[in-house]
Amino acid sequence: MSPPPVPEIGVAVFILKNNKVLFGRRRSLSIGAYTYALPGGHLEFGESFEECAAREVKEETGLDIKNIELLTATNNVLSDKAHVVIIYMRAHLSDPDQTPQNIEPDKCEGWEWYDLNNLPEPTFGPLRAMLQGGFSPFPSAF
Ligand code: 8DG
Ligand code: MG
Ligand code: MG
Repeated sequence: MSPPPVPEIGVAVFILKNNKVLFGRRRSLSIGAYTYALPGGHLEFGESFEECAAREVKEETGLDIKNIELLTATNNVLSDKAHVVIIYMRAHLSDPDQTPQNIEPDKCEGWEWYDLNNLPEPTFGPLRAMLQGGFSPFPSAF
């Protein structure tokens, strides 16, 4: 008998550049297929959220990030087979002149900077709900 399913832990990163955020359109992955989502991936055993964010961003985009901070977490029960706890982080580019590369073209169509007032469609559902619900990854002015 197969063991009972357990929730996955994903770390997703809002990389902030001026007033824009990096999104990429996912390919035929089991969760969020063909939708625009943030760079990120699964937390590995023994890893901190910050280490996971830096590793996944580097693996997927080639970018080096700094000022990596925890923003929030959401519990996404997507179907009877998909349950992901997502840890949302934010970060800035270590070198603002760096440009993203599509290092895993089997998983992503490419990376672009988007204004959150003009989200790329289709945006990954839980992410769009969060952003349209008023959540902002940008530091508040206060
Ligand atoms: P890995 O298995 O190579 O470690 O990771 P990955 O292949 O890069 O994983 P992923 O599918 O990109 O993301 C991990 C989980 O997080 C997956 O169940 C989908 C989920 N997820 C969300 N929202 C987002 C998001 O905005 N970006 C990313 N990358 N994953 C997200 O629920
Ligand atoms: Mg990855
Ligand atoms: Mg990923």
